[in-house]
Amino acid sequence: MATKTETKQTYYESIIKQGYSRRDFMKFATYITAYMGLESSMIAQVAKSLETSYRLPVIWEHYQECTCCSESFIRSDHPIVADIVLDKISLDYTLTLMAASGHQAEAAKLATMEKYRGEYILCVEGSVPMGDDGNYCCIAGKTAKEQFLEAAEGAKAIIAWGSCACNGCVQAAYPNPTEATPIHKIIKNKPIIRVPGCPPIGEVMAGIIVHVVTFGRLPELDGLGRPKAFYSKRVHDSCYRRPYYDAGLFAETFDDQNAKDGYCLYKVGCRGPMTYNSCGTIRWNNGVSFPIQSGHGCIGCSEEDFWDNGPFYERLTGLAGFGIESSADTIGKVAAGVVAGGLAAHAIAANISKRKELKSEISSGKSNEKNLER
Ligand code: SF4
Ligand code: SF3
Ligand code: F3S
Repeated sequence: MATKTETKQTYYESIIKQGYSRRDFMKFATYITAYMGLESSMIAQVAKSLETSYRLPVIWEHYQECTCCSESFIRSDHPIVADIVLDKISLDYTLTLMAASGHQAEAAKLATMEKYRGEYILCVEGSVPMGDDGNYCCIAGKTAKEQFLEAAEGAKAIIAWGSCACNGCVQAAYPNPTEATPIHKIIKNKPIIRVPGCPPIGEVMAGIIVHVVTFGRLPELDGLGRPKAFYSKRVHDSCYRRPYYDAGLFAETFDDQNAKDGYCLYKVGCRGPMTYNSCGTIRWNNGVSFPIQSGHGCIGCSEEDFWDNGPFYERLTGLAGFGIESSADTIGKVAAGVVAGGLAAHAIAANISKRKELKSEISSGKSNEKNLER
């Protein structure tokens, strides 16, 4: 946890100074606790910690990327989230959002690295191009690789924001001309939290930072370095279209009547069954919607190599049929040994037979409500 200096305010002091009430603050502490996957009994501890903790220095680097993660972050659904992260955790260096530019910006970064050596959190958005001596991405006269190694050295921990930093994302898609490399393949001696998604959900990003602030340690991670609170379930497990999947009722095309009726998008290419993310529960834009709710299948944007795992608009092969409680670690091990197609064929056959059963029940006058609950 950050230590007090003469110029610092606690998070709570800063929130109140910005015009929020104690009630706003407690509401924030309540929902961020829920986002972090903690028991409601932890709300008091989270609130107390925010009341007594001081500014956590953050350096936010941008390498090969499109800035979608920053965009997602600053649009997380509660203003206190943005205020805490942007003003209170105070980004000491971020090319996109800081007022300073050029030499002043670089000087601010160096000053933070020196003053808070061993204390600051390094957030990385983007992959690092390792080809051609790193010349594909240069910032302030240095390659991204040089910038990254320099900033990582004094960091307490590193957060890899988004699929670019976690997996390479679109820049690493075949043939990966710049040799775009995710950061965990470059740095091995620092704690790294991987927060994949193109982009990740803003509230997930805020929840992770608040966890580090509150407990002074990283959240619990899975075998791939992702916070379990947000990445332990598949999109499929919390998808509101899941009853249709279980009943064998699918959209056959994006504009057929089944699609209009909200049936499952599995057959038009949904990758929800193999994608670990919180989209079905937290959703996007203040919980308004997520891709599947907008009528588009999940393209697996939080999974490794999702650009190369296409095509996007064809039924998945190989991964359907896993139990609802499969963890990311289990599915990784099992997937390595699965012959593509076998399980999918089984799942589809089972669902087709369920659908026939359902249709005959409907035509014989029985209600289908019960079947949809299965
Ligand atoms: Fe939802 Fe996709 Fe699973 Fe269908 S396949 S239930 S649309 S996540
Ligand atoms: Fe990257 Fe896929 Fe957007 Fe966050 S994650 S910058 S492209
Ligand atoms: Fe990405 Fe799939 Fe969510 S495409 S945003 S993980 S629904």
